[in-house]
Amino acid sequence: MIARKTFLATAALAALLTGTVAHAQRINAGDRTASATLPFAAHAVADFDTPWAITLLPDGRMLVTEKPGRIFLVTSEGRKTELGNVPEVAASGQNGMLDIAFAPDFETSSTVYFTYVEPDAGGSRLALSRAKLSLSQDRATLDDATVIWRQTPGGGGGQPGGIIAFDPQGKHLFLTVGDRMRPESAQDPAQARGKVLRLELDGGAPADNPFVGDGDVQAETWTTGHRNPYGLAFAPDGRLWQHEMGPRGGDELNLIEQGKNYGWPVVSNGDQYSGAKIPDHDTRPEFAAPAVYWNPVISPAGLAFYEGAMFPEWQGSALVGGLTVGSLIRIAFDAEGRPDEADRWDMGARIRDVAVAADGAVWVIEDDNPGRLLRLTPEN
Ligand SMILES: [Ca+2]
Repeated sequence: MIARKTFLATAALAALLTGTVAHAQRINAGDRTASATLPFAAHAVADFDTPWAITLLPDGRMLVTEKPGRIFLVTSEGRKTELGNVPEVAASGQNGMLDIAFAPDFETSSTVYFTYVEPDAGGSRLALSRAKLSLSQDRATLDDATVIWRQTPGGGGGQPGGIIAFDPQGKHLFLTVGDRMRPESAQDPAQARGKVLRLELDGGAPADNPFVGDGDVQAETWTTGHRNPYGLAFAPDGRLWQHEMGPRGGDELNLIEQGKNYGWPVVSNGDQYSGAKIPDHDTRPEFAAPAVYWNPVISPAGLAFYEGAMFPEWQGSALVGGLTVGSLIRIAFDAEGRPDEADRWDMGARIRDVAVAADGAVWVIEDDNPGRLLRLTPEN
């Protein structure tokens, strides 16, 4: 009996230590270089005006958003149908039409969720909308679109965030909200800026969120202290990963855990664009440190976990687009679940988003006008 207790205590201690190691890990992957030798062939199937997000339908078709405000239904051969009933967006700089995702029950409900920056008297605000996707042979519309969440307070510049992810149970929607270029707002619990939110599928605040009872914004908040998050996805093991653009030299890959504060703008492994120093993460252990950071930066955009048959060696890896480095990046996880950049492939273009199809092909879009939609498959 005592031996068994000792064993359990040892196992618990080992798990704790493993967890501690995982949290303490701060790999700088910023000095990695891109390989011009690609382990895939890239086939361009369509062009878009500044495409921002791709999401795949169960039947292999896709929805592709364009930042200036359009959304297209696209076949795997590249045939495009523009969606009707798309709301007006405030398109400027980083703002405009952003992410789109299918509801967990899409096959029976036809429900989609999408984010955009909407015009507002106070400037603009990030909005999350829910609609029915109505598809016929040559027509596609967003019906009954309803905004179910709005950034409060409104206003701010670029850096909207806007990435949608559903938990593996399909019960909750997670949403990244950028700091809208108001850094101090990321630490203000009363402002829905610089946060990752956890919402009910109707936009309400779940009763078991960490800051329920502290006010409307707080009730929706899952984590705090983010800057410009353009990547959020659940790994096959159920953990939630996020990446965000830091200031000069401070891009981050973070393991997102309930109630934690990720430090922006108090700490960062980068510096201000002015050159002013920001204390590093290791000076303030009360803030969750990134598992991987990039100094110099990659400008991460889009995050998808690979599960599929075409690239068996990528199983469980995270794929990330790189804007400033013009690359597709693969992040691999070791036996303890610790991530590191494993591959960086030179795509010759700013990569804005990445998605994995049911057949194992990888789809990426280029941040440009025209920006291409590319299908990546193994050579031969
Ligand atoms: Ca941070």
